[in-house]
Amino acid sequence: MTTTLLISDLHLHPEAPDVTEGFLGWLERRASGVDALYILGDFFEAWIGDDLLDHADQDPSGNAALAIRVAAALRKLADEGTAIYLMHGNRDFLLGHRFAATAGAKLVTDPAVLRFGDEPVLLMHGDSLCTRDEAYMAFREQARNPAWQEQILAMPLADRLQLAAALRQQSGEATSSKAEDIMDVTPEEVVRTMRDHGVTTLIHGHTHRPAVHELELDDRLARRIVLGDWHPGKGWEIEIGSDGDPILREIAL
Ligand code: LP5
Ligand code: MN
Repeated sequence: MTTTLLISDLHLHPEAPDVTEGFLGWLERRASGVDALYILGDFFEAWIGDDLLDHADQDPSGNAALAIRVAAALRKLADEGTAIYLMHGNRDFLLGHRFAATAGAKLVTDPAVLRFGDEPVLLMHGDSLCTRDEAYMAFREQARNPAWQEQILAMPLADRLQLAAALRQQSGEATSSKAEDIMDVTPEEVVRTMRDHGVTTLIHGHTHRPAVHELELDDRLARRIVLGDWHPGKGWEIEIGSDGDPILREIAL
């Protein structure tokens, strides 16, 4: 019997200690002993670079201390035998190999294909499926540009913290005036992506609209399973057992 757990959109942040405590408790209680844990993006509210790990003493924001604590907890799980995989989200696309190594985790590409017997499962953060959100797609292209990232990572830590806060504020203003359907996945893009990867199961997060959607894909029944975001006292997980059948669950933290 193998067990794989998948979570996303925890948005860990020093100002949301209840979510951090809830996650650390879940990790010990629930993830301990499972074969694999996939974290499908937006694990952190904002990630400004792995060098944060070296600067807990220069970081009054508490982000560095949080990152160090979370990495240590993941590391413990990894050392006990759980394979841990991290995918980038739109908030933590700067998460790098240094953090992953500290946490005993591997970075995986978006999308990634997971194989359970004959049934491949496609894993994504989900933001790239929101193609009607043109302003976001433009931002995403810039944010994922290696030259831009290099330039950003060369900035002093304090400036990056400030820039991240400004981007979060801009994003908050932008999203409050966007239509709801624009911020959801584009159905045609879902079908195209699933077809391209030859899958009938897609798991993603990002939209904060946890649900199991059935759809028709080239005359076959397919499903898109959406993880939810975490709040104090409440989170979401998907469990996949040996039969390869994913189960979406709301969890009490
Ligand atoms: O994140 P959320 O839920 O608010 O909304 C997302 C999309 N927004 C984003 C932006 C992130 O929130 C920003 C996080 C930054 C943290 C890490 C930064 C590290 C690098 C910088 C510091 C070193 O992803 C939002 C979507 C929504 O999901 C739903 O899908 O709509 O998209 C936007 O809000 C994008 C806006 O529409 C356009 C933003 C324009 C910003 C332009 C600034 C240019 C950057 C220049 C910087 C020098
Ligand atoms: Mn997201």
